[in-house]
Amino acid sequence: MSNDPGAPGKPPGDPRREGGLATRTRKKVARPDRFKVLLYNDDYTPMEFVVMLLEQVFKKTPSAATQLMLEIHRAGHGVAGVYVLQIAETKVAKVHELAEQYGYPLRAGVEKE
Ligand code: TYC
Repeated sequence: MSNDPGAPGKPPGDPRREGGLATRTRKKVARPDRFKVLLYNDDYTPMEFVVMLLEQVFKKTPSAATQLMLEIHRAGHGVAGVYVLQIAETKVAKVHELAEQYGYPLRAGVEKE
């Protein structure tokens, strides 16, 4: 066999040991950027609908969803969750889809953390 993985001897080219010195013992792990999903207040979307959405789309408990909804109502906007970009964009699309389905003007957006 010409490529026997079990063959004894020095393993080929470990980049950490090139030059004879181990300079790094762990590979650097790329941490994906994270994005806030913001929910914006408006005058027409019912409070119960926002609470339902925070529970179902953002997996908040009923009490956390109610608190956050009231905070958005008071401050004008709030962070519904933090995710990698693809998930954040999917959440925003879900919010807009549900809001449109029910005829409410609720808006959401994504902002880099
Ligand atoms: N301001 C809305 C009302 O009084 C409630 C509301 C809260 C709407 C949060 C949107 O993101 C929102 N019915």
